[in-house]
Amino acid sequence: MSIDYKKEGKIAIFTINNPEALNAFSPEAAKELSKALMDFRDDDGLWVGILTGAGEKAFCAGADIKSMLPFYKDNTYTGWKKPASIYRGMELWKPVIAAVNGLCLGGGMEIALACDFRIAAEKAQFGFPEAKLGVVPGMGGTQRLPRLVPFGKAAEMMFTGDSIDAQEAYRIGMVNKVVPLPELMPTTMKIAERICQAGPLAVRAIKQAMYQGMDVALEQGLQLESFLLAYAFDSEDFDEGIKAFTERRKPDFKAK
Ligand code: CO8
Repeated sequence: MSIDYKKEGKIAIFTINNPEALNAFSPEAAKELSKALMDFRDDDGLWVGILTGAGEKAFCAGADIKSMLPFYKDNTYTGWKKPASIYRGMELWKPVIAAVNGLCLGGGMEIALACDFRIAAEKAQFGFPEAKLGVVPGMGGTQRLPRLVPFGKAAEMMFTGDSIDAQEAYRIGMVNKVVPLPELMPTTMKIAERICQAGPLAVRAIKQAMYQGMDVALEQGLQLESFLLAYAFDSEDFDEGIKAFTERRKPDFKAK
């Protein structure tokens, strides 16, 4: 298996597992991750996902240059649809956090950027070396990076192909926290557990409102927000949230 998929309570953990090749991503890994993400989306008992890499050196050093890039090239014009984004067509509104344990390059960056936010180990490095190979960060990189960090910084990173370290990634807002490697998973799990304390349907509605609202006019975004707010008001979890507050106890949300 190229992807380890584990369920710990309400948290799903996806681990890219090909450490001999720095967790480089093969077509099989792409398919496995896609399947695991769909299981996560459809499993009512899972509320938050964490994506990480096996071993101490790499989160993911990108698409497998030997197998995946030739596969893409051969299949681009043959009707096979390349994954423009790892979440293509998935409507995945459950939160996903990237725990970046090491090198995060090319397709690895694209996977990390497709997560809602990132926690990094101290020795993590981030970069888009694609231009050095004569290719484009073509799984969402050219679109997601400039939406996350200042445009000039994204341009410099993608034009030069040079990497930045975890502290610089933190400085420009690409990662939320930098921690020593042994603390990476415990820290990320703690944040995931904090999210699991919140109303899961509300969290999903917030995520959907944020992503779908980002690229529309404010008025349309506000309409979308009202629609999603009405959906949250209609949930049993909303009633439970109010009741728990009144009774001065922790809410027992059910994602209903
Ligand atoms: N693909 C395949 N194998 C890889 C990759 C990779 N991306 N990265 C590392 N490996 C393999 C090496 O070949 C090596 O294997 P072996 O021992 O069998 O030769 C093993 O991993 C260890 O790597 P190194 O010996 O090179 O380790 P170093 O510590 O010396 O160097 C580096 C680490 C600097 C990360 C180096 O391995 C490197 O430059 N790797 C390539 C990184 C890269 O260019 N990534 C981007 C790939 S392109 C991409 O992701 C495009 C996605 C978008 C395309 C969209 C198309 C639709």
